[in-house]
Amino acid sequence: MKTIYSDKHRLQHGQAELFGNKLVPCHERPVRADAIRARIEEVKLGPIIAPGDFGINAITAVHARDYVEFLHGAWEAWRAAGGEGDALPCCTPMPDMSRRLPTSIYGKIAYYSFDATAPITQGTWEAAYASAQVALTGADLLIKGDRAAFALCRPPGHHASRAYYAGYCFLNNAAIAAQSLIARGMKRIAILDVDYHHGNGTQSIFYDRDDVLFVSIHGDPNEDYPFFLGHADERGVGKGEGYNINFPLPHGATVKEWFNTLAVSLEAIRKYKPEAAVISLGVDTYAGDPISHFKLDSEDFLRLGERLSTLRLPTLFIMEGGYNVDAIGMNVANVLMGFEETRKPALA
Ligand code: Q9C
Ligand code: ZN
Repeated sequence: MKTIYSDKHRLQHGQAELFGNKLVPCHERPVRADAIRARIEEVKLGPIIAPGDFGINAITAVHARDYVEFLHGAWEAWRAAGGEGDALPCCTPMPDMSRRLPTSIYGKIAYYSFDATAPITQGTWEAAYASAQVALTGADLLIKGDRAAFALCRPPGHHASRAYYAGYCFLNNAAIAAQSLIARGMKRIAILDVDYHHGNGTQSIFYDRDDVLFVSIHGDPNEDYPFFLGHADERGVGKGEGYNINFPLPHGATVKEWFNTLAVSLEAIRKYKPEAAVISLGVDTYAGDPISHFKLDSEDFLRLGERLSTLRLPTLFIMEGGYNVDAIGMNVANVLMGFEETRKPALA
């Protein structure tokens, strides 16, 4: 399968994120994508290609225009207002407050963000735009007949919603890709989110729709980020009811439990009969991940790829999280190789 990759990911290199009670070096850093790319080359997964440019409209098909305009100009406005270093929010509005957009850039950053883990830097817009184009190029390959593609997106996307950024994410690459598959004629898309964290942004974006099924396996929001979305009783609304499926698992869930949950997820996807699958691929389920609490080992990622191939669907992999830089290349490549291996027709 082809990998889509852009060097522009390097333009997102924040200094620090708020982690517990301190500012720590960003977990989401450029070396993540470099390590994945290096491993893809090493195992000869297939060609690595540059993204095309599918424009801004494919992005505003998912995100609010005012939010996209804010992201585009945020860093310059921050600097013009005397902001130093990267832009991080100081607060976030609560439901009993007004939802009026402040005129101050400090207020705007607070308005459009959910947490202080996603610094806006000089290159954030350009990197996030390129990351979305990487995803759109993957969708384009599926439309043109490729059976699978790997969008090596960075920054990741699944915590970003229609009009906010969060959790290292600015533009929701998986949602943008799924929406473009629909715009280009597909009737039903299944998104399976296997990142350790719940894909709150993707869930919200498609919550009232039945043409995109969202299924997510993740750390229980009672115990882990993003805390306020990802419960099992969030099943969709209106005609989207029944088309949002969450599988929260407790800290320390066993690998067996995780794969049993994957089997149930795949069954739900089969029943939906989608035309394509979009996989939000986070490998922060790895036992050695510095910020997560599941226990998958590198071999388990091969198995994950094998299981995903049993859907027998055109499949677009979208890179999300995974923060153990020493293992990220192997873990991601294992998923993709596991997928390719078992998809080969059996020898007669
Ligand atoms: N104690 C992605 O994997 N903070 N984002 C976690 C844990 C935010 C993760 C703090 C984690 C965001 C794409
Ligand atoms: Zn994650």
